[in-house]
Amino acid sequence: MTATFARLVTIQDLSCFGKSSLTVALPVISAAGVEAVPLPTALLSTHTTGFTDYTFLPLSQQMAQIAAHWQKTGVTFDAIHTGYLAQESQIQTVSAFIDAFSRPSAPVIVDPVMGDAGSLYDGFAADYPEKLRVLCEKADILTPNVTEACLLCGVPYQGESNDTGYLDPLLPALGNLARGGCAVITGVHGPNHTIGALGIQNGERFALWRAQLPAPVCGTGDLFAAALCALLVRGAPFQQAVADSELFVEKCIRQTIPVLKAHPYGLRFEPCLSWLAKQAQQYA
Ligand code: PXL
Repeated sequence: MTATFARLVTIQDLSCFGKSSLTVALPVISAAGVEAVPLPTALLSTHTTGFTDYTFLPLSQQMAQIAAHWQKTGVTFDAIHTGYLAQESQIQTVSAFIDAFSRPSAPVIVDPVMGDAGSLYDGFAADYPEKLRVLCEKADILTPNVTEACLLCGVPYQGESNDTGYLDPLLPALGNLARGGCAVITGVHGPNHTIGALGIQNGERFALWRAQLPAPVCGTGDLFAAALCALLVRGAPFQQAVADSELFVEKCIRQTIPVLKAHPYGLRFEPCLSWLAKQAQQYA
């Protein structure tokens, strides 16, 4: 294996319990052999799905100060990944971060985290999707779930299945929104009890399906995005990185099923990190 030295910044919340966002992204990115640098958007006691009375501390001021310090220090990144933002003002902060830290060879992956199952997550205002488009325009790659794709495109949510083809026009719309022309809609229900991703890369569409299995309410998209970013940094071609990430998610879900009742909050991804590490090595 060729020695690599690659660094990825991942901008999302630190929800201490529940397995989402940074608690998922950091181990996944590290396992893939990439240095993971967190820029936390907020500190929460748990994620917001399935919990009540969670603590919530937005870190907007800290984010700007941390970014300024990194700039002064000369820190650079080989990819920029953004996920859950805690305040509307952070859209501007993260846009400015991308402007400051972008490099031609460093992909920007925007996961427009804001909702699921047809609804916005707790705490997001109705006009947030429209406002988030500004950040999406700075992406090379967008990774919305079905709900987020509909919200970004202003299309009514009609369920997770694309039987009617209602998601088909969303792919070019998302591809055009991202400056890099790439988008993946995750969690699409496909034919014969499958689930997977609909993607577009510079106008070329693709679809990837895997078995539909019972999964936790939260964190699957975060796991997918983290694996995707890390594999891209390792040099995987986009569609191959999507395929590997889908397979990784499926493996993690299979590990989770036996403990899902006892711990319905997040994916048991730990036993699958060694698989991801091996998969990433082939791209070195
Ligand atoms: O997995 C998406 C996500 C990220 N961050 C927080 C969340 C959720 C989903 O509920 O609550 C804080």
